Amino acid sequence: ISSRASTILSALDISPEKELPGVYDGKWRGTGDVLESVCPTTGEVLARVHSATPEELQTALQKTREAYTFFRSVPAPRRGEILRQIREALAAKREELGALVSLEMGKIRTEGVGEVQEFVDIADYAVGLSRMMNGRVVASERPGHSILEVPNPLGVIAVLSAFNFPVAVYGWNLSLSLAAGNATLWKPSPSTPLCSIAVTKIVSGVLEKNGIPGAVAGLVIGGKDVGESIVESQDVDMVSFTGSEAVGRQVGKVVQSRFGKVLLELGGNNASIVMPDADLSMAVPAVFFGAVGTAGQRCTSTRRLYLHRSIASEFLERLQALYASVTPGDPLHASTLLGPLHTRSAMDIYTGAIDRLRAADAEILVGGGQYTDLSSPLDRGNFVMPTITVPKSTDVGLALWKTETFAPILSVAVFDELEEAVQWNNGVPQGLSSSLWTKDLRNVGKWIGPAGSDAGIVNVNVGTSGAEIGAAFGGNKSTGWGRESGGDAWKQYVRWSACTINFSDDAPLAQGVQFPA
Ligand code: UN1
Repeated sequence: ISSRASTILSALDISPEKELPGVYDGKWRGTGDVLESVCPTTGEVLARVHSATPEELQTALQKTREAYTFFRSVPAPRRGEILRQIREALAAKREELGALVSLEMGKIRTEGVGEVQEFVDIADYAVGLSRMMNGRVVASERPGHSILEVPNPLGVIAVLSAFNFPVAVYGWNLSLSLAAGNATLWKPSPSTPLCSIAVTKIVSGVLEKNGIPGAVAGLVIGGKDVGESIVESQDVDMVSFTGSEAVGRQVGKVVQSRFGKVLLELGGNNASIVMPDADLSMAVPAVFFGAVGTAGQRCTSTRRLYLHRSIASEFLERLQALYASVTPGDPLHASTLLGPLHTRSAMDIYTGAIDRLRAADAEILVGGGQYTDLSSPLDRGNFVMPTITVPKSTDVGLALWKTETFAPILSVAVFDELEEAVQWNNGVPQGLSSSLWTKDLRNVGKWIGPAGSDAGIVNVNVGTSGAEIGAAFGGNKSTGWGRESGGDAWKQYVRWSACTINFSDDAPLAQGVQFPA
C-alpha cells in the first residue's frame, strides 16, 4: 500500500495490511466474502474487508434489537449528550476522515472534509432536537379528557447508504435515529467499507465510554445478499435507503409488503433555469460547481441547464471557459477540482451515455471522452472529461433527458418563456432538486408556488447541490418522497401514539354516541 494511503488509514486506526472485519455489533466480527476497497484515483487496493455471513447478519440484527430495548429507556436529553460527544469525536478527526473520503470515494479534499462537517452539523442539530422532540396536547370534545400525541422510539432502523456520500448520509440518519431512541444498523455501499469502519470506530468509542451497547450503532458490510436480507427482515422497523431508482423500487415493495416503514432517497435529474435578468457572475460558477463538483456524482448534481435565449450564448461561453480550466488530479491535493469517478463501471456508464448522445446527433460543446495523457498513477484512475452537450431535441420524454447518468454530463436547452422551462424542469420522472436564477420577484413567486417546480428542493439564486442540513432533504416522484436530515424529518424516526386520557368520573363516548341508548 502506498504511503499516500497508509498515512490516512493509520491516522484513523485502520491497519491496512490485515483483512479487516466488516461487522460491528458491540464486537468486531466478519468472516464472510472478502470485499476490496479500491482507490478510484490510482486503482490501488486499499484494504480487504470481510463481509457479514448470513449468521453474522442475524446475530447483528438480534444485538441491534437488544440495544434498542436498552436505549429506548435512556432519556432523550441524555441521548443528546451522547450525540454531543460523537459530534466532538468526529470534529477531532475532521481532516483525517475527510481525507479518507477523498481517498476511498474520490471526491476532492474540501468536499471530503465538507461531508464530515455535514455529519458534525446534523449531530449538533440532533443534540438540540433531543430536548425538543415534543408531542402535543390536543383539546378533547369530552369533559375531563385530554388527548396526547406521544412520540416514542420506533425500534431498529436500517440505513442502506450509497458510495457518493459515504459519511454524511449515514450521519443524517444516525443522528436523528439516536436522538429518537432507536438502534441503527448500517449497511454502507460495499465499495466504501473503510469510511464506514472509520466512522463506526469513532461512534462506538463514544458509546462504549458511556456504557451504551455498541449495537446502538451497528455496522454490517456486505453485498446485495446482505442488503436483501435486511430489507426483508421483520426485525427492521424502518429501512432508510439511498440509491438508484431501480433498487429503490424493489426496496419499497419488499418493505411495504411486510408493512415496515421505508424512507427512500433515489435518483435526481436536477435542472438549473437561468432567466435574462440573472446575475451571471453568480449563476455561471454555481452551475459549474453543480455539474462538475464531485465529478457529477451527487444526487443533487446539476444535469440539465435551461438558458433563456437572450443570455444563452454568453452563459455558455463563460461556462466553457471555466470547464477549460479544469484538469483532473489527485483529489487529495488542495488544488484539484476534478477527481475520478468512483468505479470502473461508472466510466462505462459515462461512455455509454456519451455514445447515445452522439448517436442522437447531440452537439458536444466540451468534453465527451476519457483522458488519454495522464501520467502514473493517475492513468489507472477513473477520470472522465466533464461534458456539456446540446441535444437536438428538447423533448424531456426522451431517454437522454429523463435518465439520470451519475457522471459529469450537463445537457443544455434554450427557452423563451419561464413557463416552458418549468414544464421541462417538471417533465422528468425524478423530483429532487431544482434552481432558478433571476432577480425578478415575480419569477420567484411562480417558481416556488403551485405551478412552479415540483422538486423537493426548490432554490433561487442557489445551485441544485450543496444543501444545508437544517431543512428536510429529499425529493418527490421517482426520487421516492423521503425526507432526511432537518425540518420535520425526525418525525419519521418515532412511532406516534394518540393517547386519550379520562380524568373524570364519567365515561362518555365520542361523537355523543349513547350505548346503551
Ligand atoms: C446525495 O447526493 O445523496 O445537498 C446527498 C447536497 C448534499 C447532500 C447530497 N448536502 O448536495
